Amino acid sequence: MPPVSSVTVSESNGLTFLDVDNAFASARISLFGGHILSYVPKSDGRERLWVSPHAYLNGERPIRGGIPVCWPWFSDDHGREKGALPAHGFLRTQVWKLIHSEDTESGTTITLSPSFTRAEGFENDCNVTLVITVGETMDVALTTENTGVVPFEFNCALHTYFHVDHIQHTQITGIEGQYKDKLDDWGLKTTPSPYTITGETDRIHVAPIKTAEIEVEGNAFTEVVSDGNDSLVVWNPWLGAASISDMDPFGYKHMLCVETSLTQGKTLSPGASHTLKQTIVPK
Ligand code: TA6
Repeated sequence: MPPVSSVTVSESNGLTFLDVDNAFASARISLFGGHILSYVPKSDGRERLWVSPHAYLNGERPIRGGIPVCWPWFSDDHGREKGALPAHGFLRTQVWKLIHSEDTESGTTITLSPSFTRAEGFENDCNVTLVITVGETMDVALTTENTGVVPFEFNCALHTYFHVDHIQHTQITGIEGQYKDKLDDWGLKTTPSPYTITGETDRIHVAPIKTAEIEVEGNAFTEVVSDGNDSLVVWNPWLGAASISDMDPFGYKHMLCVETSLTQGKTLSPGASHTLKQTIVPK
């Protein structure tokens, strides 16, 4: 079924893209990975997402940037040796299907589903849908439904790469408490205030943080509203970007990952569903 009039389909290097353009915003979505690549509100015309100029846009690798969908595990937390299974799960490296699209008075809604939800490391029966609403805000809702007869545990994340003009003029507000520091053997540390990024940063704030705001040059730029999460992950590779093959060495200056996530293990009973939602609010 063709998408609604606000959505244009295009192909490039074997990948299919959905370009959304409505009265509120424009956006680009890759069916490879169910991967949102761009969100530009008409209110200020400023791109809210960052995609590496060296991102693989040919299906060979997960796309570096935008909003990777991490499921059914986060990072290498799959219970096997690191590298034995794909980091961040197996949804961001498969082609998704367009299930539905709709033009409403508040924007364009697109529903995608992955081609498969069972693979090595996760042999459970479930349905997954991603509902994307492109309007004055960008709403991204990842729903997992247990369609089997036994419970299962999973994790997931909307691994959003936000664009910032310059990371050294950026701070995050709204995050308090402690975090687990991946760079220091997951040791528990206290969230800094002001929350600035002055070096490699890889943190899991293990709390259902609902609202965080990215400020650039002291001005509110993008608000990140989370729901259904037990964590908020903050990542910037800093100079480590030089060792990431699909990032340019200075790419870290213009991106900041703030990831609405489940990282502590969510158990779904048969018939139950869970939705992880991130809303990107231009300020
Ligand atoms: O979300 C933070 C993180 O787990 C970092 O540790 C880093 O590995 C990042 O994700 C990127 O992961 P990727 O597999 O996309 O290179």
